[in-house]
Parts: sequence; C-alpha cells; structure tokens
Amino acid sequence: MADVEEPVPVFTSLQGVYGKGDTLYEAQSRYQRLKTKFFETYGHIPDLYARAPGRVNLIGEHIDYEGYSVLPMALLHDTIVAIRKQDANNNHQTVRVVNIDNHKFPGFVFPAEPLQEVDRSKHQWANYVLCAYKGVFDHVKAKGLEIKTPYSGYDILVDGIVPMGAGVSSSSAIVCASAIAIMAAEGLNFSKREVAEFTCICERHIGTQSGGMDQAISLMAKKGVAKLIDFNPIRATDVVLPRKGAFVIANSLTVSTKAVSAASEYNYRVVECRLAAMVLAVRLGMALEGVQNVNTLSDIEGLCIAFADARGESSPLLAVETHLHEKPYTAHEIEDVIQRAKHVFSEAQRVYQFREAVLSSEADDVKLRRLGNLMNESHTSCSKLYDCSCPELEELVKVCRANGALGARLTGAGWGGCVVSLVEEGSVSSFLESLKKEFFRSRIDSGRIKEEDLDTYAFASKPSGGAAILNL
Ligand code: NG1
Repeated sequence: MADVEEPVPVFTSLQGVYGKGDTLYEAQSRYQRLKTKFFETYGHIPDLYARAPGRVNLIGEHIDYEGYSVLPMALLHDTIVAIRKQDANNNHQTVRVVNIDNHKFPGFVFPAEPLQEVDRSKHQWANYVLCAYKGVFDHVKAKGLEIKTPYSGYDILVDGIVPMGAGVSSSSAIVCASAIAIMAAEGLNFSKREVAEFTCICERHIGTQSGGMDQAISLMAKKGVAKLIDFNPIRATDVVLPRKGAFVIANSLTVSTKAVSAASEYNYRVVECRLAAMVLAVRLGMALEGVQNVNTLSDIEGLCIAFADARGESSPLLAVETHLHEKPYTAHEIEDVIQRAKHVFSEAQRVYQFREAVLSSEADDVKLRRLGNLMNESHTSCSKLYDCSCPELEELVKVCRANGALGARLTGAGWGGCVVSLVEEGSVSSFLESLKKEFFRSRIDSGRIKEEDLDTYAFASKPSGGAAILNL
C-alpha cells in the first residue's frame, strides 16, 4: 500500500512520535501540562490527543494551487490537540475550544452543527478548528457514512508551537491536528491522502484559496526526508537531502497576513494565474467550451509545450512571452499577469531541477551549490515576478547570503514570515551567530523581541515526522 493510502498512524506512547532525548522530554512536559489544563477546564481527562507539524517549503512557492509539485519538509514544531467527546445525554451539544495560552487566544464555543458558516469577518484562531470540524463531517457525508444526529459535542484544548504568520503553516497544523482529533474521537480513521484532501478544502472556509501543500506535508511527512508532493491526485515521494547540508529558518519578524489580507494578496495571485491560463488557452486555440474548464496554468501546460515544440523549443515560457503580449490587452494591463505566469512555469521547473540535483551522483558540495543556486533563483522570482516579498525579507535574505548561505529564499506565502537558508552542516552555529549580530541584535535592542526567545526566531531543522493520533 502506498504511504499516502495508509491511515493516519495511531501511537500509544510519545516516544513513537518524538523519539528520544530532549525532544521527548519537552513533549512529555507539554502533554502533561495539556492533560492537567484539560482537567482543570473541563473536569475530565481527554479521550485522546492528536498532533500535526508545521512545515518549511524548500522550493516550489505559490505553485501548489496551480497544480504543480512542491518540495517541503515538516518541522518538529507542531500543534497538539486534546479532545473529549461530550456525554450523549446532553441535548445542547457544543464544541468548546480553549487554547493553552488563553490570554493571547481566547476560548470559543460553537454549536455542534457542521452546516454553520465560518464567520470570515472576524479573523479568530478558533475558526481554524471550526474549519476542521466542518471538514470532517463534510467528508463523512461525501463518503456516504451514517452520521448520528443530534451531532455530538466536543471539548477541545489546543497547544501550538508552530510560529504564527511566519509562512511555516501554523494554520494547517491547527486544521490537521483538530481534524484528526475529531475523526479519532468519532472512532473513524481515513487515509492520509483523504485527510490531506479534505483539510485543504475545509481550510478554504477561512477565505484563502490555498493549494494543499501544507496539509499534504503535515499528514505525509516522514522523519529524515523531505517530500516531493504532487497534486491531482496527491502523492508524496521521499527526497533524501544531502548529508552535508542543513536548513536554517529565520523569521523576518514581519507578520505574513495572508488570511487577513487574502483578497488583496494571496487570492489575488490565484486569480491572476487563472486569468493568465484562460488568456493563453484562447490564444493557443483551445475551443471555448474547453476554456471554461481551465483553472490553472498546469491545465494548459500541454498546449504551451506543443507551441514551443513546433518552434524547436521546449519551455512553456515561450507561449507566455509570445501570446500574453498581444493585443487587445495593453502592456500595462497584462504586465502583472505575464510576470505571475513566468514565475509559475519557471518555479515548477526549479522544483524538478532541485530534485534532480538531489538525486545526482555529484559530490555533496557541488550538489549543495546547485541546490543553493536554485533557491536563490526561486527567491528572485518570488520577489520580482510574483511580488510576494517585503523589505524585511529582502534584508534578511541579503544577510543570510552574506554570511555563508549557499542559497536563501522566502518560504511560504511571503509578504513577511521566514527565510529558509541552505548552509553547510558544520557552519550552522556560526551562521546563527551572524544572523543574531546582523539582523536580530538591533531588534532585540529596540525591544521588539527578547534575547531569550531568539531560538524561536532562528533555528536549524531536520525533516520531521507527520501527523499522528495518540492514545496515551
Ligand atoms: P503559508 O505560507 O503557510 O501560509 C500558503 C498556502 C500554501 C502555498 C503557500 C505558497 C495555505 C494554508 N497555504 O502557505 O498552500 O500556496 O502559501 O507557496 O494557505
């Protein structure tokens, strides 16, 4: 059975998920604290727990929603959810959601009714739990499984340590952990692929037309390897990264407000790409009935390649350059759309070049340089063609490159958030020291962040494992 068709794994000990040593000790104290707080809040202990990790995308930005493969790895940082199904004799069942940090993230109660809408006018953290709740029941319904009504209520307590607004997918970590917790509390389990699919769809209730990378890697991640994620249908292939390289994640300290400003940023890009795809489809001679079904640039890639092929070339970019410049659109009107399409097609190629470089038999240091160059090219494309960077990300990328990064790029949606750098394994600590001196020091001195929190803003990470249900 392919990995993605396996059910979400169920563990009976923390060791199975967190391994040994400090990571395990930290996990033990977090789960103990969660259990105690759950009892204090609800007067019972939880039935079970679920966890889902955040991720860092190594390459392949803003192309998942265009149907192209991406190459992320999971972080050790995760969201854990403790859950208990409420007693069945209560007629007014509700879903009660509390966060372990209830000062920053106030509690929330919603009726146990999957058809309710997510209120997009109030951007609050618990909306992600509501998305997950709706997603589970929509999926149960779509599978034709029987649902007992009245719906049962749940008591839920959440503890997340995935940095927020940092482009490392704290949102999908909450959605995925909550979804599998509710699923397990109902005595259900679905395949990782099914959960990745329905969590991607249900997270869209928040208002962003996201592409599915984050949920897929959160569910399908495997310790020690990054994953090439393909879409339609979702597949995940191991990518063993060169041993001599390490990835360092550093936060620009500018919050990426992807969900809050979805209409003007993230979703705008989705629409621009769709427009480019439809214009190209028409220009390349697709019949009008076909054009109506064109949604993404990957839908028309075949036409673009055939166009290039007939002219002795191979890149789909030729069609973009030739056709998107033609009348009746003025250059000004169509300029952004051309840029977006160029980014998508070239970034899709870089993902495959990255994977080829990883698989090549070259010496590690040659390989690392190739990977670094691809990451640098990806950043330039995100910044110049896709316009999803910001001054703080640019500054941080510069600092990373000046201090030995073989490659550095914004990761995630952008407009703030983190930079991921590829550095030689042996120079991780000196690299982190330089970032502290050249980027973070002034921010510590001005009181923006505390020195003792620095390792939450800049850290090295190895690929971690995926989402899990825990019966402890
Ligand atoms: P982040 O950066 O985690 O918000 C978002 C999307 C991804 C992908 C990237 C850009 C969500 C949940 N995730 O990730 O699907 O499109 O941006 O590559 O919206």
